[in-house]
Amino acid sequence: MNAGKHFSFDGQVKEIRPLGEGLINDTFFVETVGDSPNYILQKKNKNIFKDIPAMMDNIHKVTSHLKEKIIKKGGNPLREALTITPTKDNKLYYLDEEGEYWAACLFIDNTLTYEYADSPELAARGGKGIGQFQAMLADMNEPLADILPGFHNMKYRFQQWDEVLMKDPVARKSQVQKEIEWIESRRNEMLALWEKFEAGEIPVRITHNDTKINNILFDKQGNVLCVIDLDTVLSSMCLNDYGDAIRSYTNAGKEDDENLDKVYVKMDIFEGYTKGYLSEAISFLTPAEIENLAFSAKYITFEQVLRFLMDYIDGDNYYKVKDEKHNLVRTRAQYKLLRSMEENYDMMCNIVNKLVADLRK
Ligand code: ADP
Ligand code: GN1
Ligand code: MG
Repeated sequence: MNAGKHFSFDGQVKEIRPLGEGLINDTFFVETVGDSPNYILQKKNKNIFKDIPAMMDNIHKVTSHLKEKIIKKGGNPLREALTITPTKDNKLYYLDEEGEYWAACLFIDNTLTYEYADSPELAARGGKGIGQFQAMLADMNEPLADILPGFHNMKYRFQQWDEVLMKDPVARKSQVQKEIEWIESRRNEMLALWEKFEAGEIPVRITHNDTKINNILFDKQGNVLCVIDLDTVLSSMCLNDYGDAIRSYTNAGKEDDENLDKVYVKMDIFEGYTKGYLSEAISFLTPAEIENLAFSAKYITFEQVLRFLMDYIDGDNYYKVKDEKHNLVRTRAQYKLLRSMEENYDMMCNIVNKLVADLRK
C-alpha cells in the first residue's frame, strides 16, 4: 500500500490489510514489527466528504479537546480518544497522485466491537459512553466547519429526495411505489422535529452524528473505551446521537436483514441504553431535548429508510453495496424497525419519563 509510506508510523510496517464493516471509507489495519504500535489507515470517501482537509481539522480539534479532558480525569488519552498520526511532512492527511485522501490514527488494541447490543447492561454502558462523550464536548468553544451540510437535516433530506425522485436516473422508481409511500406518509411529522431545532427550541451542540454501535470500541470489561469514526463530528442536535444509537443497539436483526421477522426493537435494550445515557446527559439536557428523545429514535430510523431508498433510486452512488438489491433490502429492514418503534412508541415515552423522574428524585 503506497499511501502507508507517507505517514510517520513508529516502527517498521509488516503488513497492511483491509478491516471493518464501514459503509463509507476503505479501512486498513497497519501491522508493524515487534512492539511498535499498530495503526489504522483509511482512504476517506471523497464523494461524500467534499472537504477532507476541513474534516480532518474538525477531528483534530475534537480529539485535542477530548484528550485534555481525559488527562484531567486521570484517564489514558491514547486509548480513550482517537490519536491522529500525521504524515511525514506533518499534515493531517495525505493526498495521493490519483487525488485520493488518506488519513491514519493509532490502532487501539484489546477492544471489542459489536454490531448490536447483546444485553441491557452493555447497552447501558454504551449510553453512558455517549453521554460522557457529549458532556466532554459541551464546553468546546472552537467552531467546527460544516463539512456535511444538511447531514441530519430533514428539510435537506427531503430536498435531495424530491430531486432524485424527479430525475429517477436509473428508472427504479416504478418498482418502489409502496416504499415511496412509507416516506411520503411521514413527511410532515418528521419535518416537525427539525423545525423545532431551526427555531432554536432545541440547542446546537457538538455531536458525533454516527453513533451506531460499531463506531464504539468497548474494553474487555464491556465499558465504552473510545468513540471512533469521527468523520461526522458537527454542530447539530444531540438527539441525533441518541436516535442513531437506539436505531442500531435495539435492533434484534441486522441493518440489512432479509428475514424481517428478526427485525424489531428490543425494549429491554432501549431501556438499558436510555438509562445509561440519561445517567450522564441529565446534567445538560434541556426539557425540549428530553421531550423529544423517544421521537428522535423514530426520526433517525426514518431518515435511514429515506437515505437507503433514495440511494437505491439514485443507482447506488452513496453506500457500498454488495449487489443491486442491497439498498432495497436495507430500506425494508430499517422500515420494519421503524414500524416496530411506532408500535412501541408509547412505551418508549413512558420509559424515558420514568427514568427522568427517578433520576430527579
Ligand atoms: P467507516 O467510516 O467506513 O465506518 P470506521 O472509522 O468506523 O470506518 O472504521 C471501520 C472499523 O475499523 C471500525 O468499525 C472498527 O472496527 C475499526 N477501527 C477503526 N478505527 C479504529 C481504531 N483507532 N482502533 C481500533 N479499531 C478501529
Ligand atoms: C454510514 O461510516 P459508517 O458506516 O459508520 C453513514 C451513516 C449511516 C450508516 C448506516 C458519513 O456510517 O450516516 O447511518 O452508514 N455515514 C455517513 O449504517 O453517511
Ligand atoms: Mg464506522
